[in-house]
Amino acid sequence: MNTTSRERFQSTLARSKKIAVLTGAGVSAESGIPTFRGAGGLWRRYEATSLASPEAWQRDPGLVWEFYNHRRERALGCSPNPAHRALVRLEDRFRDAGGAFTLITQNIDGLHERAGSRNVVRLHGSLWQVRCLSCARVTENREVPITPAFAGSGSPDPEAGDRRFTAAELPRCPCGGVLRPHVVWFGEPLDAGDIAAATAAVEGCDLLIVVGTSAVVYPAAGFVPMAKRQGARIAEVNVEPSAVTGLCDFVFTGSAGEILPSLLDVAPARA
Ligand code: BJW
Ligand code: ZN
Repeated sequence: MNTTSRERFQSTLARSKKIAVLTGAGVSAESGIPTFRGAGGLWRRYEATSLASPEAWQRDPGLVWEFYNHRRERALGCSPNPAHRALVRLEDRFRDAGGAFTLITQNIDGLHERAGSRNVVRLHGSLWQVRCLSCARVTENREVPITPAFAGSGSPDPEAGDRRFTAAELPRCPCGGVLRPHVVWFGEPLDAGDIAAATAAVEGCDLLIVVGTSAVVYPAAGFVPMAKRQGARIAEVNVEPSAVTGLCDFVFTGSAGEILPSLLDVAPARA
């Protein structure tokens, strides 16, 4: 009897002792959170990726805060979807069986944590943390709007005009410094501890599962060839080919929320 790719993947999954998962914006798409590239990657008249940059912040911090204020407002109304929950069940089963499981995410929306994932490495920061540009303090912040001045702002409507915020209207730390989103923009270094945790998870993993990422942004995308070099099996779940599809041993084409729940429903082999 011929074994399908799905059966071979599930047998690899059951035998794996150390699993790493790399997720991107696609895993949250079915929760209603737009991805960065392709459909949904526009906010007002701007490419989302162009606003996630130190240059955009230098040019107009109020506009960048409008963009993040809008994303916080939107994320508040979104819930984890079946893909997030399938990854929680996978983690629970493998940890109970004595295996290691690390979820490395490029997402800042916090939906993996809300679903119940425990061992999460957030490579690109958090939508729900702010950092002071004067005293460098990082704090949790769930205010929506981020300050009263931003109430009603952040409309993604391309017809909506850009409102200029004054320096006095920007979110402020108790020390008086300006607050920025605690996220990683292009050209900024990732947290060294996060890189170390993700590298340790990928080095020596038996299986890397890559979900909903275009895999064009480094260093995150580099974890896929890293896993390949050290002999791990690699599986991808995406609605279309990504930059790393060619490295994958298993490719499952379709939406993460539809594919992951039954694909990952596998009992690990006991040690
Ligand atoms: C579905 C689906 C469904 C849809 N189901 N699938 C090496 C080579 C080349 C360049 C570089 C390099 N090393 C560094 C660079 C530069 C740069 C980079 O990578 N540039 C490339 C674009 C070329 N990297 C950096 O600048 C990084 N910093 C750095 O390297 O610092 C070095 C340094 C050291 C010392 C001092 C100073 C500097 C930082 C990168 C930060 C990226 N930040 C962002 C914003 C985060 C905050 C925020 O969210 O606002 O991260 S950009 C954006 O892209 C965001 C995302 O996390 C990231 C990745 O996007 P993702 O998740 O893949 O989303 P999409 O939209 O691209 O893809 C969605 C996918 O889902 C698609 O494939 C769909 O098909 C799929 N999909 N629905 C399953 N239902
Ligand atoms: Zn401060």
